Amino acid sequence: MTIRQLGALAASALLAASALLACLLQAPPAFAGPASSFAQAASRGSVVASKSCTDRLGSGEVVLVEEREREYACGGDAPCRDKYIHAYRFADDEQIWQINDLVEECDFDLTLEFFPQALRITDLDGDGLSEIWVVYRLGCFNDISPRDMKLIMYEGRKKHAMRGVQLVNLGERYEGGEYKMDAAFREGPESFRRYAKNLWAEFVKAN
Ligand SMILES: [Ca+2]
Repeated sequence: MTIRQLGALAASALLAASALLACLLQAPPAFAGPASSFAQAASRGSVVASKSCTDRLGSGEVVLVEEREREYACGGDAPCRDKYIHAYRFADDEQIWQINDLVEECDFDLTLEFFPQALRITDLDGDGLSEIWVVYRLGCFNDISPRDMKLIMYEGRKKHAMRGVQLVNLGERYEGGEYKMDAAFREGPESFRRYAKNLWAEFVKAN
């Protein structure tokens, strides 16, 4: 399934959820509210981390969800595996943003996992819009090659991304650790870049 298909799936799920919510709003209000959004997100897999967030967009949950790996025969000696992960922010019943990533058709060691401890919520520039930080790693290798690592931060609806690779200790030398910040980070406040570099450093070591 491509990201576009995933997006379409998520959109149709949201439409269904909106319709359900519309029905629920005509019913006693006890069944409406943020929990329905959270439950919908959580039902896609395992919730590996969640936090409450309140800012000028509203109140709700940030939730990180990992789907179960899917294994299937794909013609070679080893089976292939797919995995998908998602992160969501809800505020006052609205989904503010969504992060999707995937590793597909992997017939080596599949890595795709959030760092639950890296889920942070800040307001470094004090503008009443939270910055929400998410870090995860991914790859499909049969050796200890550095896995890709991504740090995504949303302030309000604006995405900031830092992409690179983990740092691997090979004994006599290190491999990896490089990263690149996107334009949103480069053009944003220095306090965002500083926080991003510190958070990156906390999780970059693979071993
Ligand atoms: Ca802010």
